[in-house]
Amino acid sequence: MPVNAGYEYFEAEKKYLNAQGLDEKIKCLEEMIKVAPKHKSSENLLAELKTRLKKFREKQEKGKKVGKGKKGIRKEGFQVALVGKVNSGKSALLGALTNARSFVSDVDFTTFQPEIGAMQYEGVKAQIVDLPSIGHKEFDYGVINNADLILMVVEKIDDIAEVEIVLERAVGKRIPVINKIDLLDENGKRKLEQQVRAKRIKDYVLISALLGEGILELKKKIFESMNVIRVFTKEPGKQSNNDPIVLPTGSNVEDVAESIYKGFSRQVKESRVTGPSGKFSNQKVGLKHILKDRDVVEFHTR
Ligand SMILES: Nc1nc2c(ncn2[C@@H]2O[C@H](COP(=O)(O)OP(=O)(O)OP(=O)(O)O)[C@@H](O)[C@H]2O)c(=O)[nH]1
Ligand SMILES: [Mg+2]
Repeated sequence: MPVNAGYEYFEAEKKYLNAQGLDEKIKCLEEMIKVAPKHKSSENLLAELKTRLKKFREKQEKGKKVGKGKKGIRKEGFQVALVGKVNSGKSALLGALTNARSFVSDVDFTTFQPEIGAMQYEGVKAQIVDLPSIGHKEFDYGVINNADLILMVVEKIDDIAEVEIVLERAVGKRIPVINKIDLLDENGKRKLEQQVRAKRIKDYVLISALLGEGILELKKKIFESMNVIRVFTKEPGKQSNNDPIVLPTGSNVEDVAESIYKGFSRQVKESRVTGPSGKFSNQKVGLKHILKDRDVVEFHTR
């Protein structure tokens, strides 16, 4: 933490750390710069913040230029694309995973442009993109090819193969999502399970977008495929921060310190971990200690 930084600065920094997406990050950074201490000892900090802001703004500009077409979808963080045949329930699923609404109807090809929503799962956000169905004239490979994860939304097992055809150039991971299970009786469910086994389909999720069945399990699967850990920071003698810092799996204590701000790890005199990666609570660890999801890290500075 910068010397003599006021309460306002800490608050702004906290917001920044939890900001997701470029626009939000930029807004928070501007605020941090505004309230940062303006004396000699914080010159470096200010300079660093300003460079970071400049980089983010450049990135934002680039993103705007790429997002052409009828409705440009800017990739924000981890992106999940909903891909499927007509009426498979993609728009209903967007509604079940997020607060966003996309028209749901039994009319074919209801969705004619991508609709986005933000999924929240225990402190982590993912961008969900509902797309026009396979076969629609606005069907667009842009999002599909670049998404981090693809949910193949189908009503029956045989449809998975049809969805795979359009995923030829997609780089993201895939999860088959079998929707409308509320329409199946016991017999139907048994048959479905037999088919899944016969075709050796792994890591699939059965859901009812309409009733909300299986949605929590699906959210968990989405989170797991993000390969991130949530780390809570804590100041000595205080409660841990409620909002986690989200980092790639395999990150260490130094990464957490550096994500608070660049150079902070050099000011750390001692760090202590409580949680899944610690042998016991409040364990003293080095900067290279690898963290696990839900760890709490306490920094003592020089
Ligand atoms: N019974 C049942 N019906 C569902 C479920 N999910 C969606 N539906 C129905 O299926 C129809 C199509 O749903 P949408 O969400 O619009 O499907 P879509 O894949 O977005 O379809 P298009 O955008 O038209 O390609 C609607 O009538 C929904 O009410 C479900 O879990 N159970
Ligand atoms: Mg739709």
